[in-house]
Amino acid sequence: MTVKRPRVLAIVLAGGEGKRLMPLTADRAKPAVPFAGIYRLIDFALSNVVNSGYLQVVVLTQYKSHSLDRHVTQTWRMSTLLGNYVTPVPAQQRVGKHWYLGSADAIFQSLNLIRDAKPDIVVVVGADHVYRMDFSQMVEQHVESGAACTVAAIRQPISLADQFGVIDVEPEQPSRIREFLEKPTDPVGLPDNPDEVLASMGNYVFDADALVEAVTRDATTDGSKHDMGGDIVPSFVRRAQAGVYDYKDNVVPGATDRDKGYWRDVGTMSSYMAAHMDVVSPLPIFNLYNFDWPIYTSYGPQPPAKLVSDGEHGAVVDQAVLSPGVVVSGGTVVRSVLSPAVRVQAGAHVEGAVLMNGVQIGAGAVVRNAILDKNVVIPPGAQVGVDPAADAARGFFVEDGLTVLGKDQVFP
Ligand code: ADQ
Repeated sequence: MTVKRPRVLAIVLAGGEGKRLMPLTADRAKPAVPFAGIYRLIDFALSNVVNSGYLQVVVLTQYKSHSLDRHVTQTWRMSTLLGNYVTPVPAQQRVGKHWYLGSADAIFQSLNLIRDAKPDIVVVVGADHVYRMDFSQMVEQHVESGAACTVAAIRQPISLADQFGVIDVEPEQPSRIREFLEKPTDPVGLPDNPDEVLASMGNYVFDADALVEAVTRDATTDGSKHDMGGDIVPSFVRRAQAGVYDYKDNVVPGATDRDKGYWRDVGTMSSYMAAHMDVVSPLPIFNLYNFDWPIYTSYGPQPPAKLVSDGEHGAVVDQAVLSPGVVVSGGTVVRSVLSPAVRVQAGAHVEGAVLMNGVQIGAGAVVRNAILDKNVVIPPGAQVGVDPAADAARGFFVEDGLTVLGKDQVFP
């Protein structure tokens, strides 16, 4: 007997504004925010989709999408010979004269893509998390379970419940969702651990027909926010058609004991920094060096990274990620991520920092607990992140003990 593999279309939701990551999202969509030197956040979702074997992928964009479109187009060109594609699709006002009202409206306004691809299954994923996941294992469970909608889930501390869709399962049938509350302010903990909730990861598998029907109905539902988590998933739960896929069951080739089950929502400045520290730690909590499940990207032509002495002192670098094009001349770099073409001059000290493309740290400058966006220049001898009150007084963004300078921001 031959078993028919379902035809799968992947939709990557990449139109989010990412307000909580300002000023990093002042000029770019959140999925285009750089991560770990050479990546953009969307590279994780797209690598997971492609490594799962799904090669028909549309990326729905809207908010400040220029750098996102450029990155997807340049990085994710695939052979169209076998009908494979990763295509960024901007909001086009195909249905009425308004932009996407929410993530469900983004899909509703893009139904032509589903009609063209004629999939059996649609995998819908967010674009702003750092993790590895084999979606084919979730699709397999979805098909076997008979649910029309399956939500990927992970345990999270109850203190974060107001950032997530929170899932309550049927006690007799734990793979079925009994209740789904989007970002509840009065969450109830899990029976076996009151300090945790089961959170939606914002990744879904749908029977294609059921998704088309749900977003079409939602488009004319009064009071709907046209949101996947707030409206579409609850509509499947009400009709007892929603299942849950436990992320801890997902096995990705090459995962280590340390990073198996790793998933970070990098929606806030502190979680964005923490995810970087997971990458630089000596035994990485998130392992970028897993070649069995590569994370793909591109960063243009760059020479190799180079560490040199300033004649007096050598470059001291520990627990750091150095991208191509970096030059450290006699400075110290500790627990930090340096993106392509970053320069650190003699006697500078960089610690607990994320430096994006083209950042320059002048001789003798000190940068601690800071995120410096593209092209920021720190003059010789200057200090950033050493005195947060002084940083705030200079007009820098200070949050959770981190000082953040936006793209091209000039040091006064
Ligand atoms: P949030 O991340 O808060 O919660 P949202 O802001 O809608 O939800 O973002 C989800 C994804 O959709 C992101 O990748 C974003 O870029 C994209 N997106 C948002 N608005 C869009 C639009 N108008 N057009 C296209 N794409 C858009 C969601 C779920 C929760 C779940 C968390 C997990 O709603 O239930 O727990 O993700 O982080």
